[in-house]
Amino acid sequence: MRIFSGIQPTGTKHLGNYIGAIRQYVEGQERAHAAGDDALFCVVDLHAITVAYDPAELRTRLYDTTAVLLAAGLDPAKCILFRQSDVPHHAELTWLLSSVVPNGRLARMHQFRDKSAAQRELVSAGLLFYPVLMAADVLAYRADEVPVGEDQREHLELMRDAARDVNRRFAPELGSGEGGERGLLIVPEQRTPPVGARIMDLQDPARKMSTSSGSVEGTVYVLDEGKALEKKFKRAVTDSENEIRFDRAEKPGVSNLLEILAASRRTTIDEAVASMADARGYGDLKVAALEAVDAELAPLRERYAELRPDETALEAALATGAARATEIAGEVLSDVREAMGVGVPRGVSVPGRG
Ligand code: AQP
Repeated sequence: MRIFSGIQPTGTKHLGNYIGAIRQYVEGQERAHAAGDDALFCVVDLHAITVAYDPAELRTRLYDTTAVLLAAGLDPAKCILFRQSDVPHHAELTWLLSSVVPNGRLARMHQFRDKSAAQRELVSAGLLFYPVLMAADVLAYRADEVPVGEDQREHLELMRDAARDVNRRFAPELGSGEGGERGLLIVPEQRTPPVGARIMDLQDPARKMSTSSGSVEGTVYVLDEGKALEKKFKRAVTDSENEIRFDRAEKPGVSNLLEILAASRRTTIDEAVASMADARGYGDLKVAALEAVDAELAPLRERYAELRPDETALEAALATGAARATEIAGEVLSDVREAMGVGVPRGVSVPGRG
């Protein structure tokens, strides 16, 4: 079982990223390591350039995100942690996959429609191609499992279809790539956490907590602490009743706080609800969620403060990962090129080429 996931070096990572993705990475790293398998985690800088961005800030954010991942528990001795642009095979496979991905489907993707509407000057071709690059990220490693939040479902479906289409069209004799069958590419499974797969904005619990479209007051950043953190929870939007129960449709704000409480304490939602049986009101729920989040994130904050200043060490960690990732992706790309009839055929020696 090989695990792959990517995360953008955009903004400051928030509680949704942490619970939906980063914490699953650490769990996946441990599981893969124990089984002698690979877990790959990639800081996807090429994805971040699909919307307006500042080059100098991108570099800073890349180190911020790398330090957050290490502070959360990723260990380069147990996993392969690298920067996407250090492995050129992602971009090459994107182009190869573009031959099977329908343009109309890309234009209908929710993220493309939402993000293109938010662009002031340019809707880049890269934004349209974002899901193909994401498919290439995962398929280049023949990963079986992709730990992500619930919001990535549509991207996962496109990726799975791309793998199926490549297998069917270019290498049917190698197998389907799913249901335990090998194939030229593997059709990967999405893995979302049982609790916290979609953390909502504290100010607008109908919308997911988000880097680009959320409210600052409703977005809990992993490095928030003290009064700033407290204020966000105390001002969280609830409802006009006084009953603490889990009901996403009728009580989105309270349900989101319960989900955050359960995820942070690593319990079930039922246990979180039961723990609030003696609460005097929503104030107690907010304090409980705040304390649970603070306790969960405190070690990460401390470790981040130690790791972030040493950019040379962060580069060294990424370089180790990139070397190993390049080996794996290089083998897969060589198979894909061969199956697709691109490049020098296998077994043909060309004078002057290694
Ligand atoms: N609200 C969320 N709840 C649970 N999981 C979430 N993820 C994102 N939001 C939530 C998961 O975080 C991972 C990283 O996502 P990304 O690389 O897209 O990083 P980002 O740009 O910082 O994340 P956002 O907030 O999702 O950006 P927007 O909304 O601006 O596009 C993914 O696994 C994602 O599922």
